[in-house]
Amino acid sequence: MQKFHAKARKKMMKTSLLYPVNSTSRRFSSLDGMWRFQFDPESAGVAANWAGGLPDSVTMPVPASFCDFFTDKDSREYTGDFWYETDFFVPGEWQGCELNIRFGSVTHRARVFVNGTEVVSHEGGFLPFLAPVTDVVNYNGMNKLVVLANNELNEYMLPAGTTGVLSNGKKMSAPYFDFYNYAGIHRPVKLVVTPKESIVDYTVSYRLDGADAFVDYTVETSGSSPVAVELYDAEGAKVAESAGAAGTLTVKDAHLWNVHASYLYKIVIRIVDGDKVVDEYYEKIGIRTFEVKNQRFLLNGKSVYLRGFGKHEDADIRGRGLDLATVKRDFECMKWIGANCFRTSHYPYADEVYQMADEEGFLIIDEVPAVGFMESTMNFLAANQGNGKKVGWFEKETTPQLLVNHKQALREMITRDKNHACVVAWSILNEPQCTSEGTEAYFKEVFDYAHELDVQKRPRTYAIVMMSLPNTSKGWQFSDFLSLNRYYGWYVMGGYQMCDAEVGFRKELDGWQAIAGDRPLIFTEYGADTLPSEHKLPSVMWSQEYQDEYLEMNHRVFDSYDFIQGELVWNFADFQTTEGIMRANGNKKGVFTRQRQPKDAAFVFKARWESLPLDYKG
Ligand code: EVA
Repeated sequence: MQKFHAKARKKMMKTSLLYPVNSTSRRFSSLDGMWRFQFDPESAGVAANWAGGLPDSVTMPVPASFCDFFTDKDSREYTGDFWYETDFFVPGEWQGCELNIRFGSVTHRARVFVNGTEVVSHEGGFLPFLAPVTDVVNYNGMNKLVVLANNELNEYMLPAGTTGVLSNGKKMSAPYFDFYNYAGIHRPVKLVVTPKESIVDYTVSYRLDGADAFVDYTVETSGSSPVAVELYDAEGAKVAESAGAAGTLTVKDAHLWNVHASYLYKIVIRIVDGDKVVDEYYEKIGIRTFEVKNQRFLLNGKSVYLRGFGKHEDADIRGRGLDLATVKRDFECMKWIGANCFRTSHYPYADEVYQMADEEGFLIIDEVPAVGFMESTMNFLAANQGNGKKVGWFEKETTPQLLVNHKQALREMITRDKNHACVVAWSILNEPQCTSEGTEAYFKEVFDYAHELDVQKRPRTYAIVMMSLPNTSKGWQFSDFLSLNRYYGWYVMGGYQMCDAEVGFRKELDGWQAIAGDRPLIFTEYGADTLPSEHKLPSVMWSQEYQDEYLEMNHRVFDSYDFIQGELVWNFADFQTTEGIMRANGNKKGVFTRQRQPKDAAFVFKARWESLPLDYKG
């Protein structure tokens, strides 16, 4: 692997993660399309000056995972360095502006070269970053953009895993997580043009007062000229304005954003110089509050019972690459079935997913890619992984670097997603090993950091793994609400033992109820692998009938505890994983198939979720 280090930025200006828009002062153009691509198994490309152009490339669409296009296994499973290349034109009239190339995500790390000069490197495969190119592009001419990426896994990155070498000398990633290690340029690439003095970021939070609302805002700019802010309603009428980089917009008779009843205002932010507009940015925002109180989730002060899914960004052929058609279909399926919430398991999704959730009135529990933090033979179910040693995950020599990466991911996720109405909670980890001594210090650091970063102080949680119990887990105390991943009736006491599973499940829940205090509890996972081809009467595990019976038992249990305030089934759709004896060409716990068609269980959910009132158990 060639060196991937965080390059000292030339200018110490904070990177802007604002979603690109065109406005009176801003331009962006898409660089998506058919790029060129080459594997670099010897990590020889930097020394051989591939930054100046790839010597022997194939075509490769962007955005997409590279993996599933290939028809040979070595290419699909390729682990190591790989390169992308394209050319782009920069108009002469953009001279004097700031130019950045925004990558929606490159998995898992990238170094970016423009016209042979390295402009940025970035660690982390699920969040955007900017490559500053103002000083390296040819104006009124063609430019070469080359990306060196790498998909190796290690124990101090998010998500965690290892990289081994097979007997044929090829590197092979071994994820400690249960989704395929898809890699590539996964999200849109845009050339973003802003004025020299520009809006870098803005933050909103809300207070409700009777029928009125106050939108408190701050704006960060790269200069010192005055800031003006306006708010427009959905019909385009101006409803509030304010001057200054921090202030309050007062909205009379505010139309609140709600579940399945979205209402979006448009915030317009300007840097002004007398009559002149120096920079202008705008975005849709929804006015709402969200809090946890007395074992309830309160949206705009009213109780809401969460129902929906843990999801993945995963589909045929394109892997984890953004595909707006799949995004659209997913939302249609989720509306049809009566869901109102999903967790972005196990990583932050593409910007466009949150925009869609804002528009459709869905609640999102936004998860950072802190998954695979578990040293055990379970890593992750495949026999070749994990060394069986029971070492605390947060007491390893890798922990300090892991913490740095974890905080970086939290910072980038919260910076990017904080203004979305749909984002109502942060998931700080998924199924960490959390029973050993080092847990508390690590958890305190990341939970506190999320709170510090979020002006709205959204509730924080983490998904608690099976076997991690109220009396053994050292992590749950940091959560504002409890999130359990539980598989009673699947991994534990499945099939004919279903009655025992129910007894064990209730016993565990009694324990959580005793310690929950004001916290509500939700299920961030429960589910059973189900092959859409299999029917059996009476049921057996893996049949559609068994999935229905499993769900019936789980729902009976949920319904008998008042403090259970949400059910996010695992998973929305079948998804690809590493191959192994525990997985039948992927994880089959989907309520929908990977092609987004319903299994029988989808009708069980539709009947249930449509009959439960929004404020069920409120
Ligand atoms: C499963 N269980 O076994 C799921 C995984 C998921 O896919 C978990 O959080 O506990 C994990 O990633 O199907």
